[in-house]
Amino acid sequence: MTPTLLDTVEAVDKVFLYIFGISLVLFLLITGVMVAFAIRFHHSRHPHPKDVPSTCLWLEITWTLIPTLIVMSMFWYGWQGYLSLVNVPPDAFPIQAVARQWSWSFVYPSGRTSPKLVVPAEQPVRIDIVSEDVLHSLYIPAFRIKKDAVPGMTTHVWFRAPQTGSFDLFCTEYCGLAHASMITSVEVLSAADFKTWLQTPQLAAGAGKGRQLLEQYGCLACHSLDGGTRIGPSFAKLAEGEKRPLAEGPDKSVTVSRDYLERSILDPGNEIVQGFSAVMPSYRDKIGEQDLQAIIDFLLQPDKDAAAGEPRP
Ligand SMILES: [Cu+2]
Repeated sequence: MTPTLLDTVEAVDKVFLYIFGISLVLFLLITGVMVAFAIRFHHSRHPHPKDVPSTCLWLEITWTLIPTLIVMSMFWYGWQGYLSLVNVPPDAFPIQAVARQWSWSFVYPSGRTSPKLVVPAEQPVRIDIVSEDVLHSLYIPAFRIKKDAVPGMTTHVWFRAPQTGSFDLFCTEYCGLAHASMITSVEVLSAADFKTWLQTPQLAAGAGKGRQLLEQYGCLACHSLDGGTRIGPSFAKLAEGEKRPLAEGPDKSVTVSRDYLERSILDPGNEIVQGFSAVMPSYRDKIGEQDLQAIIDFLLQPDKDAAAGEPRP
């Protein structure tokens, strides 16, 4: 049977309102009858229980049949909604979502990557979700979609944004240190703006490979380039020879050097900068020597703030 595809919002809201409506009616009915019976059969009115028939066939059939029909109708609505969520419209625009400790990257068919999920309005988009390390969960409340990112497999969701705007995107796998910080947004652009965005070069000319790698490895979700505070210390004004105070104590500090930056990427659990916690995972098995050196080159570049710019849009 070919399901009638509803938009995800419509599919989920219909089921929610149906089940909520039935629950509300049952709650009022059961509470009402309970209160009425408590008054009607209060022991002051009926001090001695009377004999009642032990079975009543029509009553038993009624209270079995009606709840069965209600539950089956909930299942039917739920199943219809589920089909709408899992069957992706054939014209959906494909985007890959990559989850890692502790950021999201979105990869477009052209190769362009973005820390925000940029989508066109009115067109269905299909998000194929993968994880580079542990379980994560992609959640976009505005479009009623939520799906786990499972290491070793690809899961998917789809949605259609009816109009332009900005909406929250969360990770809802709350069993680790910083899943709750994996917050970014869905930026819905008009079809024309989206086309332009896809074709715009990702980075300012001259920003270089290191800058691109920071985005690719998701570093910028936790470390800003403009001096702003995120989960980790900012990369702004990071220069060789600069002293950084450590969390161990007021008199402890470390001198910024290539070696220090390498240690901080490969063994981030040590030498924690004052004011921050040891939540960064090690990149020892995730990053190659060339990429590591290119990132360090960029981080120690004196004019990186001007060359870099924050991720667009
Ligand atoms: Cu997560």
